[in-house]
Amino acid sequence: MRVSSPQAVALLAAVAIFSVHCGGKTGVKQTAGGISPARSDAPVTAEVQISQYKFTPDTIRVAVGSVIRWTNHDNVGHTVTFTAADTGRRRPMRSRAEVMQMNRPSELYSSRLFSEGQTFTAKFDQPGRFAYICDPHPYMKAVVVVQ
Ligand SMILES: [Cu+2]
Repeated sequence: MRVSSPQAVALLAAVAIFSVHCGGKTGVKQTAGGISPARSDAPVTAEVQISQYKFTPDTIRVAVGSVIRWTNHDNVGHTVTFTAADTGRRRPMRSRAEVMQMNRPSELYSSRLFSEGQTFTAKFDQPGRFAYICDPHPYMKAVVVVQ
């Protein structure tokens, strides 16, 4: 395509700038959905136990700004994986193999696979209902309600 008129050049430049701007915007994801990884020394305000393939409590209600810690008591690995329905964001389901290879939490929506005695901690900065599952055992379902 040959672009010769000044108007066409200006239009193409505007489209290019708009595209870059939008790309940058979607790249920002520290607190999207209101869930962020918590520092290891953050004060924990609520706890969920994972035992016998269940999250207990399966519904936990916390105030905005709370830090929740999950502890795995099973001798198999589990994850805390937030589902798209409640975070408002589509996230392709990871295969078990991919979860096994993860060695750090994804930034927002899933812990790594963590084993007996290990924990996962996350901070909730926006009100909402955040459903989650365990990725390798998706019948393990629970929800965080942030008020
Ligand atoms: Cu599990």
